[in-house]
Amino acid sequence: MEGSLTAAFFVYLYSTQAVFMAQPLVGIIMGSDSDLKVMQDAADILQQFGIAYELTVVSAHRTPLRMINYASQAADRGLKVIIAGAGGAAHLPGMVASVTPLPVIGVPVKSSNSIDGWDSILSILQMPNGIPVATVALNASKNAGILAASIIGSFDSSVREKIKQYKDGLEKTVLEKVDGLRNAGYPNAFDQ
Ligand code: AIR
Repeated sequence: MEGSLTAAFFVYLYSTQAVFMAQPLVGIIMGSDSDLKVMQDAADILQQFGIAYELTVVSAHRTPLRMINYASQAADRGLKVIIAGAGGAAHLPGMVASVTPLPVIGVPVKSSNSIDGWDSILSILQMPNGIPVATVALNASKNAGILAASIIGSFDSSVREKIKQYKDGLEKTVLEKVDGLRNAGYPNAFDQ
């Protein structure tokens, strides 16, 4: 009994670690560890889809050489997509995109040095022609993770299937809410 429990524990440990030990396909970077409370959602959804990722701090302003090194080595290190989040004068996603041939998804973070989030949104969104950054909504790192997964899913059918199931789940949830409102007595001439 004790032996089988130990074996089960190691199988569990191995399966939960596998997603971290495998070659990361998505690089999640952020300007500061203070962005982690926002960026965690990207890591969580990638883990949910079983996609290996790495996560670290890279600051365009405080560690410019680290940023250039990270961006220039990313493709050769086997990454397929980079998710970059930053707040305030958020130059990280755009500068990384200027160095790497990989797709870059930018997450504007409403941080302590942000006036109202627009500073971060506009510095990530308003890229010059030639250097696109796929910008998601303010603090929307979950969507960044889903978009990164969709990019991986374009060449990995098992990931594609998981995204399909995820979206089917969203539809099911909404239809349950439709039922809920109807059952609560709200008039609905559409869903007869
Ligand atoms: N930041 C860090 N280096 C460049 C930028 N734009 C951003 C971080 C964070 C904010 O500055 O992305 O959102 C505040 O960082 P900190 O470390 O002071 O909390």
